[in-house]
Amino acid sequence: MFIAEKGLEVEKREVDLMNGEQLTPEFMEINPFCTVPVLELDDGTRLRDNASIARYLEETHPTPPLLGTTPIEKAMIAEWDMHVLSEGFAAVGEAFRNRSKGFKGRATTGPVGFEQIPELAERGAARAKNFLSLLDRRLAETEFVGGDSYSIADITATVTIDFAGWIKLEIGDDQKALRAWYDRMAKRPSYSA
Ligand SMILES: N[C@@H](CCC(=O)N[C@@H](CS)C(=O)NCC(=O)O)C(=O)O
Repeated sequence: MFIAEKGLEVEKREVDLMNGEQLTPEFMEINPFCTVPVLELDDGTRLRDNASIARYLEETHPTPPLLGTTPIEKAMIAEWDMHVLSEGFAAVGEAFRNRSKGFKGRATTGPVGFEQIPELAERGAARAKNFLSLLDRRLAETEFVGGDSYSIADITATVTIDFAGWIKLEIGDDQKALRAWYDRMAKRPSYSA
């Protein structure tokens, strides 16, 4: 979505996560952390995290800005993106990875396989639900997650809500601000890119 919002074209190569391609020696050479995404630059440099990829693309293609323009905008967007990642995305992941059969022995990403802890699935689901309330309250006050402009925080939050469907967590009927914001996000061309 970040790449599409920037209007960029990049050559894509899919990694078959469900069949463990990220754990093969070939992929570990590309990214020893065994995660996607990875952005490989023309000089061979590999950026192995969403945050570093976003930072690089923002610096090299500043328009449209997705990490903020003024010092305060940049700070607020970074703050909210971190809230969404730690309280939303991580909570959904905790719930999903600790309960789903497909993630047995793979409760965390990375080269080391960790066992599932069912209590963490329960706690993750409760945290994720709490996060939706927090986001609804935020969006009752601001047009976008990070403030007055569309940003990476909206992208991270949209993806988090979609992932929440995997733990059967949906936006509540009473969460009107969250619903209106999500519907606007889903209409952006980058959502279906
Ligand atoms: N630090 C990474 C983490 C990304 C991440 O968790 N990616 C997941 C897919 S959404 C992954 O690669 N999973 C591999 C696995 O489950 O083994 C980032 O934010 O870029």
